[in-house]
Amino acid sequence: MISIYGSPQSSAGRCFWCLEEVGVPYEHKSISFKDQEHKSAEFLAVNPNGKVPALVDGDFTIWESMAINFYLAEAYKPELLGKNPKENGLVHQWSIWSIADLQPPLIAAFIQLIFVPEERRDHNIIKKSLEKLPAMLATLNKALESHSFLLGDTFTLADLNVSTVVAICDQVDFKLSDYPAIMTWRQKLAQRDSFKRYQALEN
Ligand SMILES: N[C@@H](CCC(=O)N[C@@H](CS)C(=O)NCC(=O)O)C(=O)O
Repeated sequence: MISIYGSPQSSAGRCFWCLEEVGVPYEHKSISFKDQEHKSAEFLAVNPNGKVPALVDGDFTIWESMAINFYLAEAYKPELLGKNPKENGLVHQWSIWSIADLQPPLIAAFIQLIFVPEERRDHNIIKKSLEKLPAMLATLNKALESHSFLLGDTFTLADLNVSTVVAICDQVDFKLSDYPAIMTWRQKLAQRDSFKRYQALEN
């Protein structure tokens, strides 16, 4: 049985969606930040970084959300990784781009808006972070203008991974109305049964 540590409302969310997408049974292990469970010896044995998500599949342990998703796809639904080495390269390209380039400014703004109390909030960080988004979102929008999914007509792990990063725009109230192809793509993704099951998960 697979165990996933973390909450669907955290960085672990994309792994819950992936678990629903690949369709394997799993158990959810909640980790209470309030009780510092992520820094407990028991959890540090699973992820020495003291962060969620982490996943245990039998005698195999893996952490880092997108690495977990690549493992799940390879092990349980390899077609999510593309039909050939070129498609596989593009699944990696979009996933790595989203976590390395698109996510950092979104998280910087998210931390200020959600975790920093208003009196200590640094509006300059928020402004500078959000200013980085339009060029990257324009790149993504252009890629989605000519076909339904990032690699063409077929849903892949690239769509799942990248869209979970784009979803942080909602949390920092960055409107996507200037990017109609992204909005259409997100609506299509939201119709997937796996996405609906993931959205319905309890915290
Ligand atoms: N790059 C990591 C980020 C993991 C991460 O930062 N998780 C947060 C929750 S969203 C966490 O566990 N924070 C606890 C801490 O940093 O002490 C991933 O995508 O898996």
